[in-house]
Amino acid sequence: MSAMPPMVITAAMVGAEVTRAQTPALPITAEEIGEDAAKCREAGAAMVHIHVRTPEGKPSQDTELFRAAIRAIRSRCDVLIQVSTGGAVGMSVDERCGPLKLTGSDRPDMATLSTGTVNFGDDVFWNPRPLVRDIATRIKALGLRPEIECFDAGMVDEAYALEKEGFLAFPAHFDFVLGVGGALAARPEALDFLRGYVPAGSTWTCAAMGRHQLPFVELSAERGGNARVGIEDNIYLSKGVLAKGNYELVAEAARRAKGKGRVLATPQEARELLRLS
Ligand code: KMH
Ligand code: ZN
Repeated sequence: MSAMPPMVITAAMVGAEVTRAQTPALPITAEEIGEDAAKCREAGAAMVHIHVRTPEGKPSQDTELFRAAIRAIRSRCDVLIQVSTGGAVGMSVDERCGPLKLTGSDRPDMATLSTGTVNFGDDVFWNPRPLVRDIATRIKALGLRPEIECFDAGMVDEAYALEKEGFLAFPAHFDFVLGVGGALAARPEALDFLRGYVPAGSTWTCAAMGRHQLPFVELSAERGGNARVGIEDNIYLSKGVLAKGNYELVAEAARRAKGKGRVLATPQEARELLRLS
């Protein structure tokens, strides 16, 4: 255990699908996102993964809404900020890339890159190859490293293809998103396959959906990986008990990771581990 690197906990705080009707803890405004992010940092998160919402709670990839959220977070704490380029199903590529227009002190630290089309519940998360190359190019142009979001095993293969074409550099950082309806299930054997399948020297995070979220923190901890928790993927702290905020899910993840002998990464350590500039 002692040979394992510090564990990066990422809080996926907002997402595009969860509603206030499902949980009053969903942060919507920049101030709400900033407040919860600071508490997540205190609870052990080194990074937050964010989407933004309109004041009415509708999913958005608006540049200015991201700017406000990023400023609200950075005015309160030093947590790393990873922006979504996935947005919500049905958004155009330009819409999805809204946060990639932020430069200077508003530039995010990282951005997601989903490397394939996948069923997403009853919808389709549409990522044809030209669109993926387009987003990869924009991420690179901003000087960022992507978190490669893999909802299915073939998305790791697609990362290999993108590297060959020059759109990605290896070693890379992967996020195994397990348990989305219609995609790869949250099973330990899926995680074990994927972590053995990534290019040598790569780092990985696991984000498991719903009731699998917290148990997979422990599986990732045992395997030397990193973990993503948060309201985007799961709203419950335990069966029938809503998390009061993302920070409660981070605190529980931190407790479980430490129980497995892991030390948590600070944002500075996460920056080095994930090779961020
Ligand atoms: N909301 C999903 C359709 C990402 O953040 O990059 C896509 C998503 C992935 O959440
Ligand atoms: Zn997301």
